[in-house]
Amino acid sequence: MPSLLAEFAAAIASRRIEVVDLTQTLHPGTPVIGLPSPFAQTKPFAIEEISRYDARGPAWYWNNFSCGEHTGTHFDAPIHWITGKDLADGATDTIPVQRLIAPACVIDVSREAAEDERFILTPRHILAWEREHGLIPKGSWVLMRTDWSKRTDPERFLNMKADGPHVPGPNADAIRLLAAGRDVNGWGVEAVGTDHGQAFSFEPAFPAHALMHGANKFGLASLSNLDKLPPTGAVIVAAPLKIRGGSGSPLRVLALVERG
Ligand code: 23J
Ligand code: MN
Repeated sequence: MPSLLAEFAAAIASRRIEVVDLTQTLHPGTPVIGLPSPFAQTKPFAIEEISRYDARGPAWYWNNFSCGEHTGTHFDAPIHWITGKDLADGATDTIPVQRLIAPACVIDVSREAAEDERFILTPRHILAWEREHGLIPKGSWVLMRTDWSKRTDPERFLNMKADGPHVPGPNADAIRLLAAGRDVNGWGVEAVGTDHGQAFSFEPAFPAHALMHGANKFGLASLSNLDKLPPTGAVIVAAPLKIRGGSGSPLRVLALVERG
């Protein structure tokens, strides 16, 4: 009998492996990205009661809900961006399922983001992290901790200004280093989208989308609780809904963390 999974289940039950929820709660006030005119907009989350132990259904409670694929804590599939549009395994229903469970490297730039709302993560920050924690292993999630999820006021979370959102994010060289150099699984952030607030003016525009997805890598946005993760060693379970041809989906993101 193999013992690996039995040991794993016992470690979950005994809390030697802690399950950390990296997911925001979905509700009608969940902040969603607003694109400038003339671009089409995503729908926010909405929920409508079907019945609640009442005349409409005496013994059962259930709801209909609706939202865009990119609402709340969500997964960006490679076909989300034009650079990934022809990837046969790049939609929510065609992604190889092994890639939905992967280790995480957490780069903590919460201090930098507190000092500068438009903090730009560059290769210098990644290389400094690697000098301390070792090379980012191939197939890892790289998660940028900014503590942005502690901005519970939607206005402050989106932080929209006259010149666009003031939100931290990576530059193109940082994404190139991770996608091409380290062959990561994907890139995750606490903010509403994986790109910097001013990334429309970067070269290329929206590098975390254009370069990551073009390289068949994933994105995770609106993550929470990254401050509860170690820099290395956590394992992320992030499985989007199996929407046929989907570009992404809201999902529950779980981190498994081994406690000393
Ligand atoms: C569509 C267009 C631009 C962006 C986005 C979506 C996202 O951030 C997203 O949720 O993928 S920047
Ligand atoms: Mn998205």
